[in-house]
Amino acid sequence: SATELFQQLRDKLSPRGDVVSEAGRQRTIELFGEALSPREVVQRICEDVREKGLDAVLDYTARLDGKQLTPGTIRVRPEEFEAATKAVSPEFLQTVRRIRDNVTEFQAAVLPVDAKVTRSLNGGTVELRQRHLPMKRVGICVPGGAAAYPSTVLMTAVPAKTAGVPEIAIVVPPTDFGGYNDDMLATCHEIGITEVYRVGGAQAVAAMAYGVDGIDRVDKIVGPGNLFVALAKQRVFGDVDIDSIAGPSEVIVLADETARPDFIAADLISQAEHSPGSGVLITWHQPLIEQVRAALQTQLAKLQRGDLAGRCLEDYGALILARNADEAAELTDRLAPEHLHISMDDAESMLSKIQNAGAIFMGHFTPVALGDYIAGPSHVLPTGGTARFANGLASTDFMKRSSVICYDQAALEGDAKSVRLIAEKEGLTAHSASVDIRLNSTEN
Ligand code: HSO
Ligand code: ZN
Repeated sequence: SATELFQQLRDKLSPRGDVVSEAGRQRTIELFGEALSPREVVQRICEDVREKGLDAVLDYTARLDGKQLTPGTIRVRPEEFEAATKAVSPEFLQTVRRIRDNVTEFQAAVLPVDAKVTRSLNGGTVELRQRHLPMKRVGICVPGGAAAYPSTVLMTAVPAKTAGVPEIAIVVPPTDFGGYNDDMLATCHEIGITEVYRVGGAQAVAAMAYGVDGIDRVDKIVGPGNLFVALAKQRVFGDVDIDSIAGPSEVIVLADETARPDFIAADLISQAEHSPGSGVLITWHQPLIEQVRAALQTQLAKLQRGDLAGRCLEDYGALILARNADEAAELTDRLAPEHLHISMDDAESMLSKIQNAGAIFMGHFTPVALGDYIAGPSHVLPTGGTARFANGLASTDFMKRSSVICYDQAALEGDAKSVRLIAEKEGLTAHSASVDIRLNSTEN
């Protein structure tokens, strides 16, 4: 069943499933000379970084990434940003700016508003507020193992900037797709990020969580990464805040008879192309199943990464025939996909039936790629069924709130009796006393 297929993908590849590939296990053994689970490896790395600081970070970078870095070369220097910016095309830079503006526009629109309640009490006034302020310092993980992802820089750092976070540090592996990639560095430069470290994996997360020489501790760590990054984020949670734990990309396409099979095939392949990734079609229009199957074959044959995507779709994809639109909606809600694409003329009618989805793409002309790259909402989204309770990354995730409470004397008197009553129930008499002392002293 589709539920099982999706679950297989999630178990095999997500840190929550905690199942590792043979290759991962191999690396584990080489690292410490004994068979440790990834979770144990991550624990050791985090502890080491906490105890030994930058030396441990540099040591793991040498052992795991094969790069001998120094305190002087781990951080990208201003000249390097400038050289990268000169090396890329003006058109690329222009596009980066366009995306930055789109993301800023949307992320500004969703910023939380402060709230205020005023209550009259006993002839006095109670004033209650909720105030939002940005976090001071945020760390962002950007992957750089299999490909360069300038879009991930934009989709994480720009929301943080929009929230008003004054200090943003980016960690990216010391690879040609990461910390030595012109597109990546130029993108950072273009959006005003000056703090980029060439460090990846669990050691990067630990460095930002605990702080090491030259990399100050952050308040929150966000952004996607491999299993080790994900496990490390889970581990340091509590010392710092984290966003959700990212698993493999996935999409559900809901389609009726108005949908184009070739469009749908392209959408399924574009998520599978992330390899690992998954695409599932759910329709109640029977002919669509065979039409999409044929379109998949045609398109996969022509694609650059067709092999990888095809294998992912075979292993984790599905073409599902539902009895009707309601059943399709119910199944979708249970799977709680990262991306939901509603391929229908009347997409709105389906939207109202769905509760659980990270990002929803409406109609025939909104492929997921628009959300991945340019529209405005972040492409960092809840995967692995966590859309049941988690949200896509947004400027709001970089804000924290304080409640602000203000009573005047008369209002305090108005609530005194209730405080005394509850304090007595809880046996906390000093709580009562802190009210009484204020009321008595005014009588004297
Ligand atoms: N679809 C991915 C994001 C991404 N796509 C980055 C291209 N680059 C996870 O939502
Ligand atoms: Zn994508």
